Amino acid sequence: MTNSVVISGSGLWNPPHSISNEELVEAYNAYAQQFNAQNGDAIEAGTLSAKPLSSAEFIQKASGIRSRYCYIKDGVLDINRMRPNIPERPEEALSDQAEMAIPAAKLALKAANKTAQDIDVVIVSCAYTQRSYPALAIEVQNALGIKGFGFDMLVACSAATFALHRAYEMISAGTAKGVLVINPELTSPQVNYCDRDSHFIFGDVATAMVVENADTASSQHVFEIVSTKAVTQFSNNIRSNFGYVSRANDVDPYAADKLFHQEGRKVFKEVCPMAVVHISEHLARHELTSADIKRWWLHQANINMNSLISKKLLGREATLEEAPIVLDQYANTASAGSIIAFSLHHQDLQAGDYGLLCSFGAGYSIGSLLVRKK
Ligand code: CO8
Repeated sequence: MTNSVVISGSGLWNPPHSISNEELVEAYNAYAQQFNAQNGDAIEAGTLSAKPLSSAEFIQKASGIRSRYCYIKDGVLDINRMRPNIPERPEEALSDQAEMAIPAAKLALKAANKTAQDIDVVIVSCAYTQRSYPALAIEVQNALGIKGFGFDMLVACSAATFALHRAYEMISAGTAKGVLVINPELTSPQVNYCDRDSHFIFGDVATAMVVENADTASSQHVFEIVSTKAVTQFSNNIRSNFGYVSRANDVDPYAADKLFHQEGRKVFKEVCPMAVVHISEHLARHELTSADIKRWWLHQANINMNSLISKKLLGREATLEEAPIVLDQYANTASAGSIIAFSLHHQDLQAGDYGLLCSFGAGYSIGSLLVRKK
């Protein structure tokens, strides 16, 4: 019995539809021009603000994002709708997020060389769940034929890392033999496609990981979880006010504050130093420095944030091999970003190499896992 806890497989699923910056900006600008023309008098009188125009060049320069996947593209680029058209499903049908979660889960199980019989806990953890109950995790557990228990978790940008922490603890404590952590990040319904400053930020994706004891792991790429570290600090700078009380509040569910909104500059300035301190303290716990880390799987919100954080940690710009960037293709996928980076960039690491997974964002919340290739 080695007692060490490992990540033995990961899975990544993306929707078949993507939207480029150019497509998104063309639709937004047409919407903004229509809005300004229709509201000329109110804008003139100062009772309404004119919608400013967006630019694909700005988006790429300010964020590094070139495109994003969208679960349902229909409706997003329709200037009379500006939101995805996701039909409500009957109660007997699989939910949208379960439909996203299942292929990612199957890929993670395959990579880990596991079947449903090897798993006894399912955690679905993401920025939003499309309903409160029954838990999506239990729906996915049922669809995959897993015995045991499942539960949902919400921790915005850190949902995936915080769920991996829980998985690590359950395996360490011996209360689970195999944990499937799944992150179906269906962000597009909460994106305000009418807001020039945030319409480009998010994409839809699902990721999954299998966590188990080293003794039962049999896959090719096994990473020991050396330790975990988490911190939260309350901030209103990234917020969504939509919730189950909205109906009783008698408010407009389409109002801008009910969707994702942020003070992007403040987030940038406050979260980067927090992440640097957090990571440095985590490594110091093991008498390691940044130079000892072969791979950084960082949260994928903004390329300039990652560049600043890695510069502060390493004293120089990290190479793309050291700190892979996936947000150019995937955009910000809430908690899934660091897991996508891991899924696409871990197979070349050698036994003994250290890597660090780290999420940072809404909450604020930061979650890291120090891992070592077996
Ligand atoms: N096109 C053209 N110009 C623009 C645009 C645009 N689309 N947007 C802004 N501008 C203009 C501004 O008006 C401003 O003009 P001026 O200087 O004349 O006032 C200028 O460009 C600069 O604007 P900003 O200062 O706002 O631009 P930044 O350089 O700060 O870049 C970013 C904006 C990209 C938003 C940047 O601030 C950023 O990335 N900050 C960090 C954001 C972040 O990490 N957020 C966390 C997100 S939360 C999360 O990860 C999960 C939450 C839960 C999921 C939610 C799912 C929906």
